[in-house]
Amino acid sequence: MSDETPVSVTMEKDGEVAVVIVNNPPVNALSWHVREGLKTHFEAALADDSVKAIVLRCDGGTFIAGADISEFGKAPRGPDFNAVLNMVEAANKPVVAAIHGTALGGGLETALVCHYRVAVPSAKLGVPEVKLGLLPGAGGTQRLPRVVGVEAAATMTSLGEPLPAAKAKELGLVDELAGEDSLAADAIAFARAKIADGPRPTRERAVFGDVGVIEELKTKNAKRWRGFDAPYANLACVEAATRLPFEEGLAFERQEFMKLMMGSQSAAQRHIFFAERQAAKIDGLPKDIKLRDVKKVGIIGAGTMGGGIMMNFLQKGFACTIVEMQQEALDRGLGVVRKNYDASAAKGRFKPEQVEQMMGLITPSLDLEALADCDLIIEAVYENMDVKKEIFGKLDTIAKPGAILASNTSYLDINEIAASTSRPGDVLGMHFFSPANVMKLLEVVRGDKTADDVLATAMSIGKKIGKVAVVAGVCHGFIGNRMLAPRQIEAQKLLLEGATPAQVDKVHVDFGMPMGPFQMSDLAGVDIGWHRDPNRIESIRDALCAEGRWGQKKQAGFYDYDDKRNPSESARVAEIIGEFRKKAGIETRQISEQEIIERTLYPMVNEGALILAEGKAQRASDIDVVWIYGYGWPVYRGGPMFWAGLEGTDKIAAALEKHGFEVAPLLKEKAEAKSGF
Ligand code: T1G
Repeated sequence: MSDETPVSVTMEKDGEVAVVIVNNPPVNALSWHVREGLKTHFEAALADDSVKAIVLRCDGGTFIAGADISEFGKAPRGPDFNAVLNMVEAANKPVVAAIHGTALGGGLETALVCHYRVAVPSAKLGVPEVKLGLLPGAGGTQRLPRVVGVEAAATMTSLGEPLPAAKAKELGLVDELAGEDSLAADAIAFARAKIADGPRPTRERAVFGDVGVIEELKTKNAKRWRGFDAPYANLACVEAATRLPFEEGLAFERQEFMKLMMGSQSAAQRHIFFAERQAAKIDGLPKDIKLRDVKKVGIIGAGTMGGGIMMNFLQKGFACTIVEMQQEALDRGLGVVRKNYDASAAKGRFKPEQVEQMMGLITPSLDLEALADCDLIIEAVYENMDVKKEIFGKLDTIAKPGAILASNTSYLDINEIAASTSRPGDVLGMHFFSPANVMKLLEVVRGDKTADDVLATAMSIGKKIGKVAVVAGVCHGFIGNRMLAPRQIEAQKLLLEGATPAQVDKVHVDFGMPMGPFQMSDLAGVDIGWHRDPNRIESIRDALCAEGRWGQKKQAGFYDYDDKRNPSESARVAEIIGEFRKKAGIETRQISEQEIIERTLYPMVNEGALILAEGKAQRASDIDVVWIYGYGWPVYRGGPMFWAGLEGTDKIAAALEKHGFEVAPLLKEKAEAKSGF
């Protein structure tokens, strides 16, 4: 090893057992210097006649968590991963992997070339490469079917979920469970006991199990895998293992791995892997800023959002006080929470006693004074500025000093709300997405006066309750809804010009979105934001609302719905659209799919460029995270701003100009540079 190589692998001896130790914080990724260290120390151990067995273990919080994803796409450095693994597998002495934390991806593949595996009960083992748009590219698809069988290998590789050690032992992936605090010693003892048995190269074991599971997995996951390449590539590799000799199977895996690695889907999914982690960082704030202590949470409003928001906290053991104005509304809200939990319990997600425990954490009240002892209070009432300002004015006198006062508003000005208190530093937005107990995105809206520790605490709480939190600046609709607006406006215009709701929606669903603009409107409620005057009909939306076509909840919106909420195109909606076209004197025309993309997705990129330039998002990748986790943008396209780079910012800018949009200066700049964001 050259002297500038970081020392991330060392070796100790315990009698005739050599112990090779990896130490590459934070997750012992198989960076180039780790591969170099493994090669060096395994060569030394194999050449040392006094060594009769080898243990591979890791310092820090986990076994190897995979290849170093940050190295992908860069010039290769250090020894080839497969070469190092093949050397270990060919060892003429038994090699034992000692596993704690998570043995993931290349980490599990490293454990698979070891002849035996010992793990602590809390360890997890998996091959999550599919979540990065990849597949185990170091023999995992060929070795797993030889250890756990085809069924488990196909499931593990195509779904990417890790197994707990006990299940791994059941499947034969783990040979022995060690004590939680005695892994090293137990693994050494296990290795010593295997000296007589000698090595057990995985590649020499036979594949076993029923290949029929592969088609079953495809059928069962067709909806979830729609548009993704990687799940099918993983299954193709496992299937190849059932019919090809090992080396040919390895070559097939390599070929399929490189196809994915060179494709845009994996680039997009790796982008989101890092983007999600980057979003948690607040530029300019020290990483170790002291957070406020949050033990008790107050929720104002027991409607759909208030109840859903509260559920996130109950599930993590927070005591919650929920306040409504009317007993009937309070009872209804609590009833919905109980019904949701009972439904989850019926699906096995919670035990009945857990539901009782969570419900027992709730203090319902009709009095805002009940919030006096809460550390964080989240207002989730009607989207009206006057109502919110009145509530925050009252909270100012009720809430204890240091309490964080958050609004769940989707659009409104946090600075204006904060100004209705004498403590604007304690005020910010925590914008949850409906259903609040399901959707992972949380926009944390930073007011001009929001204190740094308040912002950092809200971001930390977001992560604690399982959300992906993103900092947004104060503007109408923050990040997500602000970009949604131009999409919805253009979608409505396209109806007047000749498109149908189904045509526009199909383009979006084919693109990979879970639903199109009109399906989304029907789901959320066509009447959201409607002025509620049935005599004031200025748009197609007004006309629908005036006739009570409020969406799925009324079994009629832009579509008609049967009792099971299955949609069908509506003749009445077509008539309404026709009337508006006639009134507007518009000659209808055929609208192409490309025009729908250019007029509904490109304006989102344009708005994203404005948001970035105004500093309302910290970074372009934050905008991508918002759209992946808040609206279901297909992760294999990496989010709107990443996708703009794939699509071509120059192509986007030119199309926007063609359709009469004003191109954002930052987008123009990127277009001229022919670069992404
Ligand atoms: N490579 C590089 N950096 C990684 C990394 C990896 N594999 N995993 C995590 N990090 C960074 C992460 O960006 C963050 O950095 C820090 O470590 C802590 O991560 C050939 C091709 C292991 C369960 O997909 O699932 O092997 O933000 O915040 O919540 O077949 O990290 O601090 O600067 O997530 O405790 C396959 C990915 C790779 C596992 C820990 N392996 N990692 O979770 O910490 S591809 C994976 C995780 C591969 C081979 C193939 C999680 C974790 P920063 P974190 P955590």
